[in-house]
Amino acid sequence: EERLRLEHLLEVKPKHSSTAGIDVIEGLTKNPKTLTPRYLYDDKGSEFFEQICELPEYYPTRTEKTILEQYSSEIAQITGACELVELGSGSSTKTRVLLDAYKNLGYPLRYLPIDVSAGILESSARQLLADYPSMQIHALAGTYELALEKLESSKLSSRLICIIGGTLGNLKPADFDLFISQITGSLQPGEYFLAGVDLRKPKHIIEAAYNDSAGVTAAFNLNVLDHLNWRFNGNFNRSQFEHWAFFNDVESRIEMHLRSLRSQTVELQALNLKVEFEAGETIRTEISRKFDLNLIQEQLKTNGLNPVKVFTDPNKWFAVILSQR
Ligand code: AVJ
Repeated sequence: EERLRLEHLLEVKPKHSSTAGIDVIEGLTKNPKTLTPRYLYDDKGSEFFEQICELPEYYPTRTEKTILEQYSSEIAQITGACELVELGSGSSTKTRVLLDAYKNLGYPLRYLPIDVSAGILESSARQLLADYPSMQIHALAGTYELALEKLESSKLSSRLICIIGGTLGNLKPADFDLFISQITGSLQPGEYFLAGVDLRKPKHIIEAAYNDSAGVTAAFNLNVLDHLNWRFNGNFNRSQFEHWAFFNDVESRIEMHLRSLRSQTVELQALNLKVEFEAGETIRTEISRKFDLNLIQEQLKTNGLNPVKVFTDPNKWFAVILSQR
């Protein structure tokens, strides 16, 4: 019997599709210039991100892992047996803590990892099957939106949708509401949602996490230019840009930018696009919101998800929020 099903929801060759890159054209022709953070996560970028998670300055991964280790069995007891849908599963490293908790309670393991990177999805699924002999996996390669649309109702008695790693912070408030209502739509009344979110804290701690002394975050950020060059036949010269990350107090978010070191024109041939930069002009490549715990619980509630319990670390640097439709 098949324990692994892998479904591809994205076009196989986005490189040659006519709609690929429309978001790039939009982002690079407006003022200020932006890119969707998705372009940071090609294979090279995902490797850099794994390295970021190990950095001494980058507290989120470590803090969230501690919280999950401490509270996973409590989470599993609250939800009872359920299938686990994970948005942005990546290497599924932290998820194992949660999966172990369900396993230890003797619950059946049905896991639906969702990720845009099909490569990492398949390799981590195979590894999980080897390590959990009774696990059933239905992996979905695609965007969260596509995958949520595709989900049938739970094959087990209940469902838990989780998004850990702080990915929710990438969404600006309007997109956040839309996204949460989509989650609500994929849950039956009584089913659960688990989210890991980074919280507000003194500015210097946050800024250090995105300006590490080893320069890994800078390399991660600059890699987006190589990715665009490769994907759209471009001529960005990465030595003509520099990494810039700062905490925007008003919006309560980290903003990551690439700053042009001089005035220059860059061409993306496949998009038939010429982009002009003034000296000092930036492209915003990612935002990472730092939430107020009360506000985010309110926002979940407004969108149909009622907070059940909040798990946090002693410093209250990070929170894992369990809520229920
Ligand atoms: C993967 C979006 C949670 O916002 O902290 C890390 C990405 N960017 N360092 C974050 C990131 C720069 C990370 N998320």
